[in-house]
Amino acid sequence: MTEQSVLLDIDQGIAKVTLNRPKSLNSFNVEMHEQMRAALKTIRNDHTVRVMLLTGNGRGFCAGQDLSDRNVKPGAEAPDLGFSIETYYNPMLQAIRDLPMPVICAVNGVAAGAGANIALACDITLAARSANFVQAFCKIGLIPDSGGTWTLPRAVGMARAKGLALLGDKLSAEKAEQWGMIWQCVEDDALQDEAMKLARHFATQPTKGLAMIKRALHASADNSFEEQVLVERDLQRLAGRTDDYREGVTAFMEKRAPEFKGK
Ligand code: T3D
Repeated sequence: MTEQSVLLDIDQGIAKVTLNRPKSLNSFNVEMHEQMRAALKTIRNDHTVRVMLLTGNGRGFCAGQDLSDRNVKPGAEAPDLGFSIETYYNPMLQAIRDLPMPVICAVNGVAAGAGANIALACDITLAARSANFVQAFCKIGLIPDSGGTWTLPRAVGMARAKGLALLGDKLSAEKAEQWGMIWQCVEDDALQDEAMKLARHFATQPTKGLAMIKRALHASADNSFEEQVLVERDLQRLAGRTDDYREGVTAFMEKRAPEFKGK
C-alpha cells in the first residue's frame, strides 16, 4: 500500500494534519494537493473540530512545489503555472484562511517556496529553532505565491519583504520571531509539545468567537477605521448570540472557570 501524502488525525476537537512526503521535504505534487484538499474539507465539515494543527514529517516542513513534477526539458511546452496556482495553491490557502477555528502551524524544519507562505497563512505559527524560512521562488525565476506577496509586506514591512523575496536567503526561526513574521521560535525538541499544548487550549475555547476574531482581523487589512468598526459591530452582534458568550459571562459572575462548548 502506498503511504498517504497527508495524514489527518482528529481527536478531542483537534485536527492534526501532517505533510508526509519527507524524502522531498514534503513538497507538493498533485496527489498531495488532492489529499490536502480532502483533509481541509473534512475539517471544515466536522463540527467536533475546534482547532487545526499543521506540521510536517521528517526534517523539513514543506519545500513548496515538487519541482520533479515539472517538465522543463528543452522543447517541452511551458507548464501553465497559473493553472496550478488557480486549481491547487489558491484554493488551499483560501481554505486554510477561512477555516472557522484557529489554525496552528508547527514548522519543524525548512519551509521554502509555497511551504513558507503556507506557514505564514496560518493563525499562530511556531517554529523549531533549527527551522528556517526561504522565499525560494526568485532562485528559479518565479514570484512568491500562496499569498506571500500579500502576507509578507504586512507581516514584516516592505523593506524586509523585498529583501526576502528578491534575495531568497534563509531566514532563521529566531529572526522570523524577532521580525514579527511568526508567533514563536521554540527549542526543537519542545516544538510538537508546545504546539499540542496550544491546540488543547484552543479546543476548550469559544470557537465561534475565535473564528470571528480571525474574520475581523482579516477584514482589517483593506478597511478604513470607519469601515472596520462597522465590521466589529456586526461580528460582535453575532458573537453576543453564541452560547459561549452566555457561558463566559455567567462563569465570570459565578467566579468559576467557563466551560465553552464551541457553540
Ligand atoms: O509549479 C507550480 O505549480 C507553481 C507554484 C510554485 C510554488 C513553489 O513553491 S515554487 C518553489 C519551489 N521550491 C523551491 O524552489 C525549493 C527547492 N528546494 C530548496 O531550495 C532546498 O531543497 C531547501 C532550501 C528547501 C532545503 O535545502 P537542503 O540543503 O536542506 O536540502 P536538499 O538537499 O536541497 O533537499 C533534500 C531532498 O529534498 C533532495 O532530494 P535528494 O537529493 O535527497 O533525493 C531534494 O531534491 C529534495 N527537494 C527539496 N525541495 C524539493 C525537492 N524535491 C522536489 N521539489 C522540491 N521543491
